[in-house]
Amino acid sequence: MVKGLGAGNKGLSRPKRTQNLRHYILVNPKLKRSIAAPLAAPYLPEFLMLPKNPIIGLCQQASFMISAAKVDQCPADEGLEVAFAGRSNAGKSSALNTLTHANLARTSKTPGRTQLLNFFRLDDERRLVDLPGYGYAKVPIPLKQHWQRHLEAYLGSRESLAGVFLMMDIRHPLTDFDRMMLDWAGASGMPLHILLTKSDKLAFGAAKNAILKIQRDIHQQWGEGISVQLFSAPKRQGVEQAQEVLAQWLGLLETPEDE
Ligand SMILES: Nc1nc2c(ncn2[C@@H]2O[C@H](COP(=O)(O)OP(=O)(O)OP(=O)(O)O)[C@@H](O)[C@H]2O)c(=O)[nH]1
Ligand SMILES: [Mg+2]
Repeated sequence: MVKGLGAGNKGLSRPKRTQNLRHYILVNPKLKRSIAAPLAAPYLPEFLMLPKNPIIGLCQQASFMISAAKVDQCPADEGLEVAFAGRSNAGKSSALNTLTHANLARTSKTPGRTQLLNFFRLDDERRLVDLPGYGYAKVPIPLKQHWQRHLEAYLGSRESLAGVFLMMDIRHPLTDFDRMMLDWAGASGMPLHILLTKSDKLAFGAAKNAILKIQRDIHQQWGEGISVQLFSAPKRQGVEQAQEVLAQWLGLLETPEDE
């Protein structure tokens, strides 16, 4: 029998072995990071443990708030919110889910799935809003008019709207509706950030050419103020870049004027 592990002195020997094992995990560099990390973390310098972008923590605690069919059903117009707009099926709900690491917004292969303004709470003062897609031809005209009217009413009146993420399928960019949104954002001074979604559907070179062309067209027609990026929900491409914009608009990052 191994010394110290006899039935009679179990209680004395076990803690010692555990302590030795813990010590071994902490000091042995050959062990995998994933095993060593939980024990080693408290000894890391504080700045290494801080999340890079404060939006990440807020997104992790995001929760569904309310679905509104019209503007007067929306939550109180206080604090800050960012809305996800775009043509039907462009990937608005998928982008929102990818950015929040959750399955909050309902996605579907059937265009026209999101028919209400869906609000998601980040904290007491910040929200994300999944908007109904515009421009799906098969939606009955009265329903289409209903959405359009309420979408316009929402975009036109919402004081807490800090900016709009416009989703465009990279393979079908700048539809008439996208142009309308760009015109409206330009005229109203609303910050707009474009996600070219489904970029995984194109090869790397083709996606790069597409973004360069779209960027050029947008900057020529609507000015340099509109930012554009590649995005893929399944590949999680562009998540950090989009989170950076969200954090800025939601007042979570210091802007040069704050310093
Ligand atoms: N390959 C790929 N598929 C995507 C991506 N984003 C969304 N999709 C797919 O596209 C379809 C539509 O996505 P949704 O996120 O529901 O689109 P939506 O814009 O919210 O649509 P509506 O609510 O109908 O306006 C779904 O089948 C998604 O799985 C992406 O980045 N890459
Ligand atoms: Mg949707």
